[in-house]
Amino acid sequence: MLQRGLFIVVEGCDRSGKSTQCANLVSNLTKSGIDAELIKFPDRTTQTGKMIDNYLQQKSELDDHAIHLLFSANRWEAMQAIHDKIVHQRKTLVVDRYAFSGVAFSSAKGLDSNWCRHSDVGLLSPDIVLFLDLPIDEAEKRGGFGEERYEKKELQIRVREEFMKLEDKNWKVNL
Ligand code: 2DT
Ligand code: MG
Repeated sequence: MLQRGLFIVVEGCDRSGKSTQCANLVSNLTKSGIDAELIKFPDRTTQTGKMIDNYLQQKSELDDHAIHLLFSANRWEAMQAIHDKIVHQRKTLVVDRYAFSGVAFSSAKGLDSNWCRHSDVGLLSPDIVLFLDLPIDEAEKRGGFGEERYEKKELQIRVREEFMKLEDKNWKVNL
């Protein structure tokens, strides 16, 4: 048995298939006898999550820095629970979006990427990042593109470029 669970992050642009692949991964891990659970950011159910949800649904306006910090806070408030699950309950967590989305989206909007990284410094680091890289043209053909604030082709192209700048040895792109 593992000493602790794994922290697996799945990242990608909108409509890249993250939700489907995350669900498949959790189900396959579970079938192999690994205690696995799905977590998603932003978590729209908390106080910060509700503010984020309103912003994404274009029901409210917020300064770009302020919304960036809310996304970060939305992760920070989950850290203790995530730590307990991985370390004490030895659960493997599959996390749909994490701090990489935070930096990629905010810097694609024009914020300084170094500034963007600061608010996530100290968060638990993933063991592996699975990046689903789907050409934006393909993503656009999938249903629902364009309903929420960031679902625009020009922004998604910039987000993908910002994601690629964050790639390091822990990343696996399109396994
Ligand atoms: P979903 O479509 O996956 O619900 O995401 N986002 C997400 C950010 O701008 N910063 C973040 O830190 C995170 C986690 C990506 C909703 C949108 O929120 C963006 C798409
Ligand atoms: Mg979305």
